[in-house]
Amino acid sequence: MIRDQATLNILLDSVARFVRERLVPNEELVAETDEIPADIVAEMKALGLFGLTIPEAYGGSELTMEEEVLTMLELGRASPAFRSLIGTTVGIGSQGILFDGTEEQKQKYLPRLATGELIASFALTEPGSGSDAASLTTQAIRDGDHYIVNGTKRYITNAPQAGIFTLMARTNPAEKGAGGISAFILEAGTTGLSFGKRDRKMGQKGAHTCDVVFDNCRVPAANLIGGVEGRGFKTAMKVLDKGRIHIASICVAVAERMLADALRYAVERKQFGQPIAGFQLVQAMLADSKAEIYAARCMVIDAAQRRDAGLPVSTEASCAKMFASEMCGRVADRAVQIFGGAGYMSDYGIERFYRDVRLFRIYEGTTQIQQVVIARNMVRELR
Ligand code: COS
Repeated sequence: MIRDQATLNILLDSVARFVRERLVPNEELVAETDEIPADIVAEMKALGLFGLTIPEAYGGSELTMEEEVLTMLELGRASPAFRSLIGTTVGIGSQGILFDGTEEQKQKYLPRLATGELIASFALTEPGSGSDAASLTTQAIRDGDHYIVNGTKRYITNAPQAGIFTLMARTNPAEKGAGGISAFILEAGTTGLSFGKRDRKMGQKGAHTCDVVFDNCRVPAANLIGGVEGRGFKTAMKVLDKGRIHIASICVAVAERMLADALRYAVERKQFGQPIAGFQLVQAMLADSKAEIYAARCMVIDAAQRRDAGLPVSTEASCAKMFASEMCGRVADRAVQIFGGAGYMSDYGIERFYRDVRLFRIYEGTTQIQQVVIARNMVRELR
């Protein structure tokens, strides 16, 4: 749903200009230093990018899902690390509070998330619990007005920068499945909270992940999201349904960027006396990429519109995430192929995207988990 096309166009134009003039020229620097420069983060905040999905009542711009997706289709045309800092905060890091938090929790945290003062992280994955999220073992045991949290979370994006964590922990150890899990808001600086070394990753330099360790962390009971135990798994799943549409839009945007780079190269690069774009085997790679990107773009926008219409989107979100991330991998592979030897060299940037986009098929649910979700929903609907 687009509420006001003129206002949205202004936002999309300013994000596109920011990507073109500030993010793309700094991609190489971010990859080399593994840091997003502080002045760029400040500009992101000034542009309001951390408040895109937060309701206006709490200081954000309250974008609908369709508006968010259209914005990500612009923002995603630069290295994914830039998006990661913003997207994790406007997405999986904060949405649990928005969906299921109490009014007090929303008032306390959402305004500071909207300005970018607080960066948010989503702490679900553990050393022993990845795809099988309901098997998580981090415990939060009630002790008077607090919960005592013990456990370890793994590969937590933005953890070193985060001001708050949306933490999924087991409040009922006797209940081994999803029903024993609750969601909390845990503040950085809580005694007993510590971080592992920054993970060394295949790509997405500038986006940081690490272990988060809870050693007898005392979390106020007031920070139990929604104030009710046992609902944390559902909160996480709802957050991921939305997050998967968001990631799918980023896959489309990065694929569009890679195809644009590959097309430009194919038009400039001459072999056998003519631009390689004139050769049908190269044209096939360009055309297949174009068609697949178009298909993924249509899926993403349709899933977003359905969500805005209040329809269930678990299936569509998984379809879009699965198709768009796999498509993005194929486009990355073809882009490297079109660049040829240059595609393998760091100076041309395309090999960096090839490594960066590999993550899309893994995080926020692997392709195989999306298949499970889609097929299960199909069977359930038939029954
Ligand atoms: N929205 C709301 N509720 C949902 C839901 C959704 N999308 N999906 C599941 N639930 C509910 C179910 O309805 C069920 O509730 P009831 O017990 O009241 O019926 C409960 O949650 C448990 O669901 P289910 O039985 O389907 O859980 P499973 O353990 O079988 O597994 C999968 C569910 C595999 C889909 C889940 O673990 C998953 O998404 N794994 C991937 C995790 C992931 O994406 N990790 C990435 C980390 S973030 S980078």
